[in-house]
This record gives sequence, C-alpha cells and structure tokens, in this order.
Amino acid sequence: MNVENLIDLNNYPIHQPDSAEYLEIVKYVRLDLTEDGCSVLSNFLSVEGLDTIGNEAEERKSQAYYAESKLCNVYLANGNPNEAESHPQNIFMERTNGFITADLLGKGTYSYKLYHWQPLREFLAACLSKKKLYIYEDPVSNMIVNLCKPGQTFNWHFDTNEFTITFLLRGAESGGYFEYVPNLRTKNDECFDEVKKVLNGDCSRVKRLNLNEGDLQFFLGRFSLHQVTHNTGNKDRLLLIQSFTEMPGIFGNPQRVKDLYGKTTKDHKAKVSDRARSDQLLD
Ligand SMILES: O=C(O)CCC(=O)C(=O)O
Ligand SMILES: [Fe+2]
Repeated sequence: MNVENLIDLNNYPIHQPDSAEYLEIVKYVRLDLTEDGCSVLSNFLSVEGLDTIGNEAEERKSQAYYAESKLCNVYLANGNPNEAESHPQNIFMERTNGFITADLLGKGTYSYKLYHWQPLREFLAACLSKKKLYIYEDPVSNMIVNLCKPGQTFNWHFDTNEFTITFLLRGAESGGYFEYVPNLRTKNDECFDEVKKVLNGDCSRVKRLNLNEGDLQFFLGRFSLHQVTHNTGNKDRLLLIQSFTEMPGIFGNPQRVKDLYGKTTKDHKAKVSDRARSDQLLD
C-alpha cells in the first residue's frame, strides 16, 4: 500500500493543493481553529488506512508505558511550594492512561510513513496558517498513541506542543470523551484564575468533542486545557498523536518526557541546554 492510500483522497484531496476542494477544506479548518482552537475532519483515514494504522497500535498495546506516579497537575510537572495549596500548580489529579512511544512506531510502520509524508505536512501547515511545519524532533514523544483502557483517564492538562493532530483509531464504547476549554491561556498569560475555575468544577467554558474512528483532529493543546474522561466501556480507546513545530530541532523537557513516557535518549541530555521555545509558559 502507498502512504496516500491511508487517507480518503476522494473527500480530502490533500495531494492536490491547487484544487478548489483543498482550499475549501483549508478555509474550514482555519475558521474552526480561530474560533475554537480545534477542528475535526470526519473520516479522514480511508477504511484501509484506519485498519492498518489501528492494527499497528493494537499490536503494540502490551508495550505501552504506564507511569508509577499517577497524580499530575495541569502542567504535568512538580508542584510549587511557594504558591498556595489552591494554586493550579498544586492541584493534583489522577492520570492512569498509558502511551505507546515513537520508538515503537519506527520507519517500517505506516504510522511513521504518514507522519513523515510531505504533502500531509504541507496541508497541515496551510490549515494552521504556517509557512512551514517541522517534525517535532523528540524521538520518544513526537508520535505517540494514547491508550485508555476501561477505567482509565487522562487528567486536565496543557501540551508541550503548540500543534498536534490526532487520529482516533479505536473509540471507547462509552466515556473516554475528549473535553477542552478553547484558548484558556495565551502565550503571555497563564490565566491561573481561569484554570482554577475549571479544576474546581466550573463547566461553563468546557466543550466535549464528538470524535469517531478515522477522524483527524487539529488541536492547539498548548493553550487549550484538555482531558480525556474515564473510559467507562469495555473496549480500549486508542488515539494516535502526531506533533509538529514551527522551528526545527525542538525536543521535549527531559523530566517531563521521562515521567510521561518512561524513557529519554542521550539526545535529550545533549539538547537540554538549548531547548528552543517560542514562549515562557509552564510545561
Ligand atoms: O487522547 C486524547 O484525546 C488526548 C491525549 C492528550 O491530550 C495527550 O496525549 O497530550
Ligand atoms: Fe494533551
């Protein structure tokens, strides 16, 4: 199978950047992202693509990493002893999901081929109104599968990466909802009070996404607080996440990578002093 066959090119002709359909899709996503920080292209993967990539994730489920410490704040980082107990940095929630890491989805996989396929990246850049997008260079976490088995959950948090795209590969029977608060913080403002409101149960700004298997989701997770609710059904939920950056050479914070994904590489140590960042926000 060729990589382009993973995508439903009839409905999403991303290999034809000059076509009217292409421009129409780009316009649609841009509008959603501006208004909502999120956009979904339904049934983006072909039937064959969903089957192939879904099976790659299924086959690696037993190798998923589950962290020992299950309590996390929204920054997926340590608390701050200089702040009050009620400060968002000091509010800890349960996180029980696992991750299949990028090193387990190597060059031979279709997941990898899709991630590195240039026409996809150019299409994403157009949708995100960016001149060029780069592959996130973190060799452990640039492409991961979030595994939520029955009973598992992923607490409210912000992502390290500004842009992610996700593909729902296997949906939960019930629960396992993706919920988010669009643009809750900005590049220059942590908006701690607004974060605190959500953590204290204020749902007024919370949105719930209706995602189906094979859908592509664009998400600006660095600014939009988000969570995956408890999987209350009997089936595993599997979601593939591919991350991109605006600058080349970006790595994850080694501590965060180790905590979430269970490992780092020698490159993480080498890069720690020159981690490129486009903002000063908490991880
Ligand atoms: O599984 C999802 O829908 C989101 C996962 C997520 O937010 C993450 O891995 O950072
Ligand atoms: Fe996230």
